[in-house]
Amino acid sequence: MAAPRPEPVFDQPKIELHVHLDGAIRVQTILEVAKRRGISLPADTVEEMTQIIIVKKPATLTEFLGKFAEYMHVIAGDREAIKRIAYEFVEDKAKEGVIYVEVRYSPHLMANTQVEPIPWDQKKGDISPDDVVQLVNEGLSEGERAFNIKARSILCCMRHMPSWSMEVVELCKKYRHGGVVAIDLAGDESLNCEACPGHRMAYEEAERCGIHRTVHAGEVGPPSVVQEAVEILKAERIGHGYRTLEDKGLYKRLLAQNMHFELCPISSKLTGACDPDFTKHPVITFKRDKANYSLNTDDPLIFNSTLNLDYSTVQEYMGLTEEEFKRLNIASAQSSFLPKKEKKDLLNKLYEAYGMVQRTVF
Ligand code: PRH
Ligand code: ZN
Repeated sequence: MAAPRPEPVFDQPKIELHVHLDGAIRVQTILEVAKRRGISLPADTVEEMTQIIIVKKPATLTEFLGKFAEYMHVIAGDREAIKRIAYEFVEDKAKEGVIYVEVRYSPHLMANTQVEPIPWDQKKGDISPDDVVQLVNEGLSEGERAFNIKARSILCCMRHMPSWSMEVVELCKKYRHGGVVAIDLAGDESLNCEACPGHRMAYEEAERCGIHRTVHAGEVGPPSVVQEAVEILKAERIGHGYRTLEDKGLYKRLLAQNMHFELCPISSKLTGACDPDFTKHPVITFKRDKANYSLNTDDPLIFNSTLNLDYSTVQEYMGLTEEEFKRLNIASAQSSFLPKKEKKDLLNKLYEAYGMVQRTVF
């Protein structure tokens, strides 16, 4: 029998800005697709497969990133599976009370059959990164209609694959009216601290074309990675950014410019990014300073978590209140990559649900 679902600690409309599609797949779906494709997996029940995929105790970012290899070869390169995970993702978010989500993924990592480190175009199959984006867009749009929430996507460049980045920005441009709202840089910051020319060029092009930009930085890497993200890559939001706090000057500057930090509490413990003692977590400082931040799951499949677990954890160990939950969700909507009019509508939805009279004036 399934364990009872805990009561949501913030049972109000929420915004989620940092969650990876390939880190938010249902285990049941992985098993079903593997069966259909004749791919053998080390387990054939949800319980056993879950135990293989999840990170149970604090690891390193590198170890955590290795977990994707347990199952991504099942989904990558399969049209039906790619569309299905996008659709199911929207359903799962709607159930968590999310009314607007920005979901990210690497089109290259889902193209063809994934067995790293072979480049996607040398792999078996005929699904290009462009096909992947179209399939995800379809799955998300069908999900939006079925579950009555809004879902947009962010395309990820990968730190270890700078040669993909120009293609990623081109896809962002091509699908900017088809649901793609921004570019991201994800992957192992501990191995690749400085952004290579390939990433820099892609971000330059993104800025030139008015494509929104976020960067994973200061998760496990030093504050200099955050500084580079803001000053060179012109990031408008920072993914994680915990280690910004180690450079007081940088932190002060980012606070002053109202930089948005996409915080992922459960993730930060299990990737070893932050002290496992939640009472010492950077969220406490961000909250104290009334910083602009969101709360996110990052990769709920691998962390065996839900958005509610992130909320209940910060409530229990970091003193976040209902008022702070409202404030941070409004900040999240304000920092979303939606166009002005849609952002205004989203904010008004939140004000109404939270019983606030305020209306946005742009
Ligand atoms: N930090 C860095 N990279 C991450 C994280 C974490 O927030 N979570 C997922 N990823 C990477 C994975 O390699 C995944 O395949 C890719 O981002 C695209 O979603
Ligand atoms: Zn992430």
